[in-house]
Amino acid sequence: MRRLALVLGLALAVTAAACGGDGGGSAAEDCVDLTTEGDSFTVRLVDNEFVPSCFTASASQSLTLVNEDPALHSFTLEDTPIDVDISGDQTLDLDPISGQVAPGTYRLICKYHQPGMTGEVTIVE
Ligand SMILES: [Cu+2]
Repeated sequence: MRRLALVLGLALAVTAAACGGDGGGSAAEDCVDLTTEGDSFTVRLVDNEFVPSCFTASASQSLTLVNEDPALHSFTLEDTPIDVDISGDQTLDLDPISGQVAPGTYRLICKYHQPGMTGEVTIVE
């Protein structure tokens, strides 16, 4: 009986370690730095995904949103005033967000395709 308890205890410990190792580790690897793109950069909305879905941009850059899907999407930065709709197959130019969004990291979502259509945006000066 004592031996069974020991084996169970080991199994639980291994499971816990495996879960901890995988926890949210993949988000950062696909992040791209768009601050080097110049005065403006483009984010595409394709197959219910933001492309790129994880990026760093400057608040002084303007942003072009290209919706390549037939469906309506939104580009919504949580906890900021940035919340725009882009109709299917449309392109939308946004002014720089300087003064509207403080530097920091924000969750990007499409209001119409939750959960699933999300990203992460880091804004720098
Ligand atoms: Cu959407």
